[in-house]
Amino acid sequence: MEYITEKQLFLLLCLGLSLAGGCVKQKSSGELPQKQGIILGFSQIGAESAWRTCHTRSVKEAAAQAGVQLLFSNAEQKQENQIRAIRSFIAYQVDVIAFVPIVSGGWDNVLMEARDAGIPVLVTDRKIDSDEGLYAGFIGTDSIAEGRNAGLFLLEKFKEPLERGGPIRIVELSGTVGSSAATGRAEGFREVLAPYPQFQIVHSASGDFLRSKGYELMQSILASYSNIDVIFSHNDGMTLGVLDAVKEASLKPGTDMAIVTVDAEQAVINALIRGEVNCVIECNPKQGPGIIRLAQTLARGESISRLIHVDETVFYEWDDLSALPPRGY
Ligand code: GZL
Repeated sequence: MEYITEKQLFLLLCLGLSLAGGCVKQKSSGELPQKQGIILGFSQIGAESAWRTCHTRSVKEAAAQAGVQLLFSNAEQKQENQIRAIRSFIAYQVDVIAFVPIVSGGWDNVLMEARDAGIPVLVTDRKIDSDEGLYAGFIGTDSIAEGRNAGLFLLEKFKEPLERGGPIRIVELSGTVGSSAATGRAEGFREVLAPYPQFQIVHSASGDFLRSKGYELMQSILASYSNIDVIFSHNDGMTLGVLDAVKEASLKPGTDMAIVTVDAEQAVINALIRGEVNCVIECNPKQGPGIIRLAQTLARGESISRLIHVDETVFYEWDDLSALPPRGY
């Protein structure tokens, strides 16, 4: 098996990229090597949560299994790093570009550059506000549905307090400001609760999907609010921080207040089983096989569906989870 030359690897490394999976056959003349299988440039947000690292693992494993050569870039939570990586994919003339947009806005210019270079772009996991003509399609999670499911659980959980007139006081820890995941979850949650004024969102702040910020936020919220009925956390990473802060305040999570969270990481499913969390909305990170299949379709010059939502479910405190297989993240 032959590999790219040191010079080409140096160029890639200068561009902050890594070649994951496969290798590229070197041409004897030293020109750009012949491609074995397609080359997919993938810009990932970072490694902010166990969910994200599972998403990355899923893409890398699926690429390796399919013989797709993956140019992988970790943006370390910065949009400018993603834009730089996409530009380097264009310079390297990859067959397809896929990326997780850390936020929904600010992609038009680089997407126009990819279009002008004739490279199809697949948006994954989170959505963008750009004109649909600038990218081939989307595969990822339905954040609005996730938010709706969180609201629907509360309608069930608080049926009697609702009939008594409430109020039912909610604190929301939201994800990264400007991300479709946070925007969608907030939108779906509010849509379901809007007809019930008994539900009052007394505080909402962003913990950026990070455990550390979830912990700090919850500490300050507990110092300011004494009678919280519900904590709605946009991801399990922040929820793990919430649990630490609530227990440190000698309160019983899941009992003194209901906790609803999104992702379904193993650690939080375990908390659900222990009764420390009341509802876990699944957000499915295992998108790799779908992403790779769609990239291969695009590389053949064929079109793909504009919008594909991965399968997701909900885990409730009243479910029998004894047979639930390991989550893998
Ligand atoms: C949702 C995804 C979110 C997860 C978080 O599709 O983008 O980002 O819910 C992750 O855990 O950080």
